[in-house]
Amino acid sequence: MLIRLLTLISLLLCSVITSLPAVADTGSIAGTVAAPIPKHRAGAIVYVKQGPVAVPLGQKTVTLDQKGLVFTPRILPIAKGWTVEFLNSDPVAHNVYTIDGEKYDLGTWPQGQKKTHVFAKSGVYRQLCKVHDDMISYVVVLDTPQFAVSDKDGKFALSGLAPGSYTLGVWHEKLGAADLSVTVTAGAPTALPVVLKAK
Ligand SMILES: [Cu+2]
Repeated sequence: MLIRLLTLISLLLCSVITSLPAVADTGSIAGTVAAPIPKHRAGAIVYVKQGPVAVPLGQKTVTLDQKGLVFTPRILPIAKGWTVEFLNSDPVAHNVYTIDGEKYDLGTWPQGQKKTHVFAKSGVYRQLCKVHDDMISYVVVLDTPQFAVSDKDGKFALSGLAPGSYTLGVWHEKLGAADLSVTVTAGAPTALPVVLKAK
């Protein structure tokens, strides 16, 4: 019985070990954002400005919902060339326009309908609604697909990173932080504190 159990355990360990190399080739960052006011720990975008390998931007479509009279998510990082699908989930009409970059007005549409916009240039685009002037969200168009947003506790994670030296940029709607230099190693996550200050 004991021998069988030991055999089973060693088989299990073998399968775990053989499945490890693919993961161990890359590294990750486990970050924590600090801010003067705790609620401002959320919504910080941390992104790769420079890394050991060039990562293709890719082509993705992400959704920015208008629900309960708020844009969700409020902070939406994307890579240059990606598409944002603006969805209205409310039983009232919403509009989407921006005063930034190419300054578009996508129009006003009812519940269940959506419109798309391709962001060809990097930059920060405030999304506004002509029907509800307190609605706002930020589409932050980056020159990298490697980014993360901090949660309400200030936690964020960047994974699938090639080992090496990185320069990271930080964007926050109200606060700021200097660029960060960090060395990522394969395997265990690299801890990274980020301290936000007044811009
Ligand atoms: Cu609206």
